[in-house]
Amino acid sequence: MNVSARSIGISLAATLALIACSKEAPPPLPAQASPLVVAIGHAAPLTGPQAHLGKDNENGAALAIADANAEKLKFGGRDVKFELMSEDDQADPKQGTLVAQKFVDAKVDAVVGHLNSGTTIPASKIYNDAGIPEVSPSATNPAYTKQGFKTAFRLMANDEQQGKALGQYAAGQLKTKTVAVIDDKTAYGEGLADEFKKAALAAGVKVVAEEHTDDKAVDFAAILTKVKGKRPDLVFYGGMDAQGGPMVAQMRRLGLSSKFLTGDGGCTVEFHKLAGAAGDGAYCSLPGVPVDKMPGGPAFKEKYAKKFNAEIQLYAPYVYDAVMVIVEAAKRANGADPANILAELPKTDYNGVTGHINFDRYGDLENGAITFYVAKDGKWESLETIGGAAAAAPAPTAASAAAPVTPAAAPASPAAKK
Ligand code: ABU
Repeated sequence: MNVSARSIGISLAATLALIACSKEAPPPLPAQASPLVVAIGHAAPLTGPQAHLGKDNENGAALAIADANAEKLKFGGRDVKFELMSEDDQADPKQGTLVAQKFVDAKVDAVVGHLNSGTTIPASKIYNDAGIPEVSPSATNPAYTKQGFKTAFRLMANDEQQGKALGQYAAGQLKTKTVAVIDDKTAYGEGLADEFKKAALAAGVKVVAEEHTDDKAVDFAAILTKVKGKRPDLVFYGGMDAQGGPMVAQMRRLGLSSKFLTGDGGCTVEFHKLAGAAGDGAYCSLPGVPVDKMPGGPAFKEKYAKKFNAEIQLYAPYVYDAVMVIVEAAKRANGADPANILAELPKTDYNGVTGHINFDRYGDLENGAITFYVAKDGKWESLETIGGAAAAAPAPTAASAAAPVTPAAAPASPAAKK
């Protein structure tokens, strides 16, 4: 995509051709201004073991771009066109920084992503240095927003909150006395496992084994055999569904009957496909409320299924909202410039598909909820939600979910980042 083509375009070549073909010079044509392009970069793994999640994120972004364009906005009297520049970061930190540099070179106005904490954190420095706002729909490692970057925003509760809730849930509702903790050594998986462990230990749970795999692994026999010898009540896994699903299947094949608990990276539709019947009885947590309880969730779900003939995997509603908070910021700024969008983002006060969105002084979502689920008959069934205020928000349709709560000149909340 040629993002630099945003400047006013006059169909000069066509005019000259017409003049050349006629004997008499025609009256001059009025200059036709091309639309003002607002370029939004989107980064996620579109290949590899997490491609299904990356595609789900991309779908959410595409729906938002279509809805934003359907608004037929004008900035400064000029037609506006939102364009998505979607790139594959392969869930790889190095590739994430290359994608970030590509977005900077293409002069995108804002970035939605990245999907993974391991890519989001190194990429965020590049966006910060370039003054480009970044809204991650799904990267939950707390470090992302704790670097002091004015450009970093996140749309879900972070892993300090999620890990703590998971540890307390293990000790409380799951009555865990002993736990084996496994992680994938990524910024997300390891970070979540650490937060889980802290909270579990504080609640009196004994950690009897700690093992590590990676985010490409498919065979867990060696570590599960070690874990089996410790006979834990619970196996906690910090990592994604591509490992969590096969891991629980291999646990059951090995005769390891411990309960299984994982975080949002495993809380997907794909998990059931990968785990098969062995997945039933597994538990997971996911920041936010269940899709059916999101203010715009049912309408979004229907729209997504109609457009993509698929179920939402995980983060698509958050990606939709991430694009929309950028669109709303551009609307308030009456322009597409990254600096203007950045000046408006901290003032976000918006009822999205996922719930009410405003940011604290770090750029984190205020009032994020966390929901626990159990796998039953190949589906995640919600158990309970802690925290959050999303359920109290009014219920917009997916298409109309872009209504801001306050008008363009909404004052910054006292806690907003400056
Ligand atoms: N939040 C889990 C998946 C994305 C991440 O790496 O944070």
